Amino acid sequence: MTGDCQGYSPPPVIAYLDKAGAVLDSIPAELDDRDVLIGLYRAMVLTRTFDQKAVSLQRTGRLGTYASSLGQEAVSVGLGAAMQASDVLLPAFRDHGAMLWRGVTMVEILQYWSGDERGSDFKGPREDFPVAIPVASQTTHAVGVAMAFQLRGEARAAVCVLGDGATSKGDFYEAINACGVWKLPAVFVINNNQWAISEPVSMQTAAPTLAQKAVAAGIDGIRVDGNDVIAVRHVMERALEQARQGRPQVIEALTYRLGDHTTADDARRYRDDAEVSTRWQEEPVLRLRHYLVGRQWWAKTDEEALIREVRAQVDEAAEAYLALPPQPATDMFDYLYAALPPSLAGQRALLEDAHG
Ligand SMILES: Cc1ncc(C[n+]2csc(CCOP(=O)(O)OP(=O)(O)O)c2C)c(N)n1
Repeated sequence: MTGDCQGYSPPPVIAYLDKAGAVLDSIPAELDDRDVLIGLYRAMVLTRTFDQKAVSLQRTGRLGTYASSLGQEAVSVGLGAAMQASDVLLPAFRDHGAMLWRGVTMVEILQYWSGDERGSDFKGPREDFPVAIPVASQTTHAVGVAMAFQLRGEARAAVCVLGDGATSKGDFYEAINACGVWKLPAVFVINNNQWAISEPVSMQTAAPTLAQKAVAAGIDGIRVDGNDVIAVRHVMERALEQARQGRPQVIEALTYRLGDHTTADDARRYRDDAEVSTRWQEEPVLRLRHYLVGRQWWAKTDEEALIREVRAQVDEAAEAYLALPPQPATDMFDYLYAALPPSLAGQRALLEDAHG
């Protein structure tokens, strides 16, 4: 993006690794740790392997429309890894890495994308929100969650993830404005993957950066290289500390959607192959692997063992998902209200009579 806003200087993009996985800036000591980095690497590989499986399930008619996170694994895993268990995640539809990290199961995610209401009833992170399909709706929900934490005096934060396209919605501006005024413990992570379906960022906003939208809300705006999981995790940890003390944050994570928008899209119709090939050179999984190999923390045999392990995990989850009995028709009522209004209770009873 280009453009100048009357002397405003956009925040620099924070990164520790360059595109080839070489060190750009000294990595924070607590993150330059073999176990920590291998944990992040494993989570990104699991996310990508799961993603491939979900796409092939859809292509063979065994899953509904699916939104791939190919190329965006570092944003999702990095933010998930930085969160405390007590924080609450409000995800968009491409945040499988963060959801898996927080304990949502692969079976639940597959259920969700097959239209099964039970998939959003997470057995793990009970208070995390279901996937938000209406663009930017999760931003205002995050305000409510953060306000509840503030009212109860709890040191927790709401983490809301949204795309670059979602920053054009009124909901986003309203949400960050409310958080700024009320000093709510919320972090908004903009997953700037450069495209909102076929709309490039250059057609989305005339602002040079998305992070600077925070300025109008009187809150901090930060930019991070979203293909550098070390940087995402570090920036996110700092942002959460600030948020829990009543300083809401906006983070713009710069990444790229390598796949189609969803399985219902064909990105070749609006996007140059050359652009995508270039972006493959910057992708996050390979970047961290190069660093790990350079440190002699990772070898070919480790990689082969990991691939075998995650494929087995993913295949097992897919089999478990395919073996599930269909959801009862009454689920469409049962996951909507704590107590059904009488009119709907009547409809539910009719449905139960008809379908059991
Ligand atoms: C309120 C609303 N309007 C339109 C849509 C259709 N839609 C689905 S995804 C999308 C683009 C989202 O782009 P972005 O926020 O950048 O997220 P990304 O898909 O890039 O992750 C649109 C317009 C929707 N889901 N919800």
